[in-house]
Amino acid sequence: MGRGAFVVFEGCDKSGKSTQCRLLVDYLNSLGKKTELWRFPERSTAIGQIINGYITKKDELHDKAVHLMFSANRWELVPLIKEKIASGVTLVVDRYAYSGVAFTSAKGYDMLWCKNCDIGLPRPDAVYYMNIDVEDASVRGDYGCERYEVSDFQKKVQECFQSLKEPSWNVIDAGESIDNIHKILCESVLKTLAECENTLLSE
Ligand code: FDM
Ligand code: MG
Repeated sequence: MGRGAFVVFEGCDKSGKSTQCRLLVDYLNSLGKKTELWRFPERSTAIGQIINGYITKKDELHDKAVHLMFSANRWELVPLIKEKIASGVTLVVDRYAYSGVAFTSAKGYDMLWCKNCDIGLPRPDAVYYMNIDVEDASVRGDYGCERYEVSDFQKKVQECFQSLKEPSWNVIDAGESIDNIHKILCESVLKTLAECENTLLSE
């Protein structure tokens, strides 16, 4: 049996990542391909709880301290990521290191500094960037509850994502209907699964 794939979704808040991740995971499981839905931040760990306190505006933390927390939250799960993928499980992950860099550099911090703590993390086999007009996203359900859900900030985040974007990223028009996006994603992810089965996960 080949390894599972490491598939990451990125984008601004309320761009539809979570909805599409859920649909995709259900679809892959319905085909008998063992798939799990993951998300970062993973709020259930001790580090994740600290991040949650910050994101929900209960607690204050220095920008750089919280950046390192987000990165540590990924690092603490690396052994499990590797184990799952080696055992043939595909991980569909809602946000990863690119969010880490985009959100902190949008505050004005040097992008290289932001990237440093994530160097060496497992590299996704595929990245889907959900591209949405920030104003359209801001009228979607319960926008504005969490710390970063402010249109002016999201615009900066989007610019940072644009400069992080690699040629291999799949850019999805997140303004399209849920069904259309889902169809596009299913087709594309099946190709990714087939392609990476006999390759190694890289860093
Ligand atoms: N976020 C997420 C960061 O600032 N850095 C990170 O490394 C990650 C993974 O956390 F506003 C931000 C992005 C978002 C917030 O994430 C909560 P969700 O996916 O919206 O729950
Ligand atoms: Mg959010």
